[in-house]
Amino acid sequence: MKRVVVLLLSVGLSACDKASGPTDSEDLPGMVKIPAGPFIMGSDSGASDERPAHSVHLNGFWIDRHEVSTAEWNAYAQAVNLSIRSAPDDHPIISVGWPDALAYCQWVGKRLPTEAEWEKAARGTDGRTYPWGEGIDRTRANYGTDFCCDVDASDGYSFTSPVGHYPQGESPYGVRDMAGNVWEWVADWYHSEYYTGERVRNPLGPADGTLKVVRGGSWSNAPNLLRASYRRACSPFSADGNVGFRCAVDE
Ligand SMILES: [Ca+2]
Ligand SMILES: [Ca+2]
Repeated sequence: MKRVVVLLLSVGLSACDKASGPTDSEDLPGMVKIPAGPFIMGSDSGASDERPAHSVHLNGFWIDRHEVSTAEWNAYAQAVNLSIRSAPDDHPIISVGWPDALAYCQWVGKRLPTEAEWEKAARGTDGRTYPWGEGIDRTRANYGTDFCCDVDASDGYSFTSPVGHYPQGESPYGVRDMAGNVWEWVADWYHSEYYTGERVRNPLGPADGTLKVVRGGSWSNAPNLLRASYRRACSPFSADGNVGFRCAVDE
């Protein structure tokens, strides 16, 4: 884990607001601890692939408080001889495919969160719709028009916003931008009926597949897609301008 600390210090911790976090550790700057225990995953009122709402037990883990920023990505890119991205340092890295997201997380000594871990970090244990609870307004997240599909700058940004820009949009654990800004790759393959099986402890998703899951909605999406239980499937090799990621580690 020493490598994680060194890397974060080397990029200036611009995206790591340790002082505001209720559960940050001295050992894992920029990360939030999600305690072991059950949570409610899925939604009985959502799309068919979100059903049924079901209790899932997860071991404890840590997750990045913020989406990975362009500055953090560029530190990695420089070290491994990838091209440097030209974008604001404090905005999320975008246009990265799933293998690249995984490679970054591994390089900093982490991994991608599982789909279940991501959802618990986003909504806590009580089955709420959004990270902060019910309803949505433009003080809490960066998203698009109320109905599909256009950008909306009344939250301050037409496209990406700086990572962690909406403290009122924090999840119960203090994780930011779990609704909006950019979609986030998770580790799991997508299957529309995965929740109908017995997947009650530390689910890892289907053993294989052709599409990976992204979560949380983005600057280009309407509020319904920002719900914490909403699931979207993407080719792992797509590199859209509204998809980024964050990393996790075991407790
Ligand atoms: Ca917006
Ligand atoms: Ca996000």
